[in-house]
Amino acid sequence: MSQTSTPTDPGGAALLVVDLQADFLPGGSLAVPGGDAVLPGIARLMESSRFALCVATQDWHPPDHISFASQHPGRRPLETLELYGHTQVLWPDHCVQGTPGARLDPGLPWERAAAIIRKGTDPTCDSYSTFRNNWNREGRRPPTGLAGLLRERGIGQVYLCGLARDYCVKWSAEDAADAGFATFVIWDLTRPVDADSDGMVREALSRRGVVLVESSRLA
Ligand code: VGL
Ligand code: ZN
Repeated sequence: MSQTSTPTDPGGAALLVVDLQADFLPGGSLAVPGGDAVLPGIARLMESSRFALCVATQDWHPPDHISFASQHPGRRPLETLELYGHTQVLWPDHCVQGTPGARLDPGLPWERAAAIIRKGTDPTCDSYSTFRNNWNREGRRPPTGLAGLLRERGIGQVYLCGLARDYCVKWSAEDAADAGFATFVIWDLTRPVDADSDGMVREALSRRGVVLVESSRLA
């Protein structure tokens, strides 16, 4: 039997800490501009008692991952191609399983995370969201099981922070909302790959009912 949240029982709140890995931070192969600026605020939230549960995500690709430009002769990073009927951005090699670039930032208190969800492990399709893969060749988006984990832990609200605002945070927030969680993006604790993406991201999230919040309002 599934547990449903009611207005009088909003469920517990979970903090979802997205992809704080060396390759997305300054010096990494897919460094998000200013990405390290989110670290102190995220450390404070992870250490606070504000959230009933903290879950982390880790981009975790095999070396021959289809999202890597290196797998497409003649193509360069940030070019796009059509894959299974959807646009796929080609990325520099990043977050390869077991490499230093895939490591979670050692300055964050990972001992606070109840679970670490690894994603992007299927060589044939990308996975921005930590709830489901991007579309595979069958046109499906297989779930990771995170929604079930959160529901079984009594979570009704999901607060997201981390990298990157316009990819993994955005896609994860959209899927959290679609899965029925009250969903919040802690805007100042995210940074985008594309500096011009903020309007598009705000619009897409508000269309899904995702609420943008500032960390200063969460203390
Ligand atoms: C991400 C691009 C490729 C992210 C992951 O964490 O936002 N972006 N893989
Ligand atoms: Zn990736």
